[in-house]
Amino acid sequence: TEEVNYSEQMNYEITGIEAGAGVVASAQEAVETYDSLSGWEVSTSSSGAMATALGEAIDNEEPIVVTGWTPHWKFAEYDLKYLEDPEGSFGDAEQIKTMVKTGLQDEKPNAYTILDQFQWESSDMETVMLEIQNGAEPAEAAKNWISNNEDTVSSWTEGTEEVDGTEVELVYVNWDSEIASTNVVAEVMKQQGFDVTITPLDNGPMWSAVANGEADGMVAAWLPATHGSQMEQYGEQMEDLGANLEGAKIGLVVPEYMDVESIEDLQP
Ligand code: PBE
Repeated sequence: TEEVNYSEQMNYEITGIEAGAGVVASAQEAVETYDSLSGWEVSTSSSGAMATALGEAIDNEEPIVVTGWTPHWKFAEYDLKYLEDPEGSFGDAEQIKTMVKTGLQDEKPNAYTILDQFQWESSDMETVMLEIQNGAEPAEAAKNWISNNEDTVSSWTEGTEEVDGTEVELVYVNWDSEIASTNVVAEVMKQQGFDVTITPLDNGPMWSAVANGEADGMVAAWLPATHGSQMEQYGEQMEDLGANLEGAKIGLVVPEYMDVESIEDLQP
């Protein structure tokens, strides 16, 4: 039988996302670790460019390897699979955690409590992401999810009082998952009377903004592996409010039609 050399067709390139993303760092580590990836490179651009490249490859039934993560709308849109990672370059199950600046509890107790109580499921986040992917404005998709999930939302605001225009700044990165979560939390806080600003940054600056108190918090800390190095650098200068979502995952993702199951099946 004739073996397809996918690697050549893909130019020995893993299609990455933003240079500061944890999944890109893990992919670079995989390139160092796996013999099968010797001579490969991880290209960096943006999450949007990665999604476009993935869609185009699938339209043409061409091979592609992307840095992927769950929750993400791409799994609802396309037939995809994670490549097995026997060396563990991409870690295991991840949590998404909420981090706030030191002192927020005293300064803005109602904001602190909402951020502390914010917690949802992958399927919730996917609902919001998919609506945005299908053309809704992020704030619109967030409002729709909120009005369909009043019980969940009231468990986040339980024990808090409405405020009159208290300013809150949340930071995030323009990853589809974080656009969804940050907009939902922001809308919930707005409905409680907060004056909320959400500011997209790169990954490192997002962490440092919370560490130095320029921002009140973020709901976008992927741990323990994805943002392990940021946690090590900044974790002690902020307060960890625990997981807002369980069962997240990162890895190398390919279309189902590709005849590879493991990173080890790629070719140097
Ligand atoms: N992600 C989405 C991020 C965390 C959230 C997997 C693209 C990252 O790799 O840093």
